[in-house]
Amino acid sequence: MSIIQDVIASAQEKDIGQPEFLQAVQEVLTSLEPTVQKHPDFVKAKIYHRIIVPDRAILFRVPWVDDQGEVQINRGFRVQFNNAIGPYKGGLRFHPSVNISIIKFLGFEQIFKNSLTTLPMGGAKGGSDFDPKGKSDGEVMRFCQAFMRELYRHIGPDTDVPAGDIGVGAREIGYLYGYYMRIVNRNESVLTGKGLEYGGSLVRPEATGYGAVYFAAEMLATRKQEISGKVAAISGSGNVAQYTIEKLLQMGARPITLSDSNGTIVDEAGIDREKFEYILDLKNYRRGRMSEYAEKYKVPFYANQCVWDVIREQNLKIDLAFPSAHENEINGENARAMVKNGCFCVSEGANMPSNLDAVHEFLSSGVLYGPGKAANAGGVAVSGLEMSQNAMRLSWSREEVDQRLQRIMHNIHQSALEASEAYGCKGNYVVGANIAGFTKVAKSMLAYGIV
Ligand code: NDP
Ligand code: 2IT
Repeated sequence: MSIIQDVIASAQEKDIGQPEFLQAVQEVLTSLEPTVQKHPDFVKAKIYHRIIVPDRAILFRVPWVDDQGEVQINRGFRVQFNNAIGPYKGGLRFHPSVNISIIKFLGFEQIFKNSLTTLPMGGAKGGSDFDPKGKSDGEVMRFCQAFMRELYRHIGPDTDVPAGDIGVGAREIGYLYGYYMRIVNRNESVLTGKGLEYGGSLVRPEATGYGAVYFAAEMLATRKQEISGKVAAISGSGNVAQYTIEKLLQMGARPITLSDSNGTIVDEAGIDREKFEYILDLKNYRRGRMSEYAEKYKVPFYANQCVWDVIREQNLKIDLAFPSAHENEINGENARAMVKNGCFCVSEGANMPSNLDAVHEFLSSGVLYGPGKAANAGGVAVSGLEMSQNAMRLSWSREEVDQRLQRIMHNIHQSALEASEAYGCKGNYVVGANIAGFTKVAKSMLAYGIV
């Protein structure tokens, strides 16, 4: 048995009941196979075995009181996976589906993503099975305070710096940060995604979506193509999807789909600037549903169907895909239909939105396929820039941050492409991103000895 197969088998034996985590381990480790020959020192120090076990995983009780005066209990998580190259860094997700498998897969992916950004950040993820949907502001605030009542003792500006993810946006970060400050009596850079008035960075809200489009543009340029004039499918309608749409519009593409957990809208005329402004208001302030968009603009709404099912069933022609909702939203069948309908470039705004079958389909069909850890790294990269600005006690202009973001996305693309070439599979960004992200972390772990 190869060492890689041995590591995957050990995870399958020990991490039973964690399908998303095992999927991520399989994807990453399989693509690291070519590094084994080149690095007998990694093998000897058991780096491959060590990297799949988190430094620590914290599970805690979050009790809070709802508007009816009833006590509610949620589970809270923070998995601090690896801090070899910098303080733990990664988002918090509030969604009913959150469990240890989801948080471990996200924390594991974050190690390699953060390494690719070239900024000094380790990998972590956290969250809760709390569902912010349908809760009052007061309930969300009380939940965030209860969550921070435990989390605060595990984080710090040089220890672990959380941020947002699904269900955690500007409102939640404000409540979490306010309560942290109250407890520790220090105003310090312990969270990113903060409001501009209290230490946030310009372009952080836009960064993940913009970055996914910059990454797609880099991939297209390798085939002398550009974003302008292309038809794009986007899933989700949250933070990442919204700013993917905005950047696509700025670059002259025609975005035609969006979704939420209730269904998908298809707007063949294109989601234009005015409709984009409507979506921002609908989702971020009124916390409404995409079905309202369908009613307002008289376009089809496919209830309880995801974007990729709709593309398959309606034979929708698309050039570009930006899955920006959640893990495993694209299966093999959908991937085949996307390719058949003309899709030749996939840039993942979400984390692990394509299952292993879909990834195989994209790679074997010659699709330009940018895996999440490379394509959506713009969000955490600008989080890193927020930490730098906080440390220097200054704020950069919008142009300055956006230029740095573009440079980082360009460099991530380059290093993934170069690693794929060096290991004999040029243009395979899965192998390239995993190897480029892993090597830096592995070398650091090696330098530290057995710790
Ligand atoms: P938001 O909470 O802002 O939006 C999430 C969107 O996805 C919503 O439209 C939501 O619909 C939909 N969605 C979430 N879960 C499900 C589900 N189980 N079934 C159907 N629809 C679902 O989150 P973000 O936009 O921040 O995150 C989207 C993805 O991007 C995630 O995979 C996240 O990990 C990833 N990501 C986010 C980054 C960031 O900076 N925010 C950075 C890098 C990656 P509904 O409102 O109905 O729940
Ligand atoms: O998945 C991700 O990279 C994020 N949710 C952003 C993490 C961060 O620390 O900004």
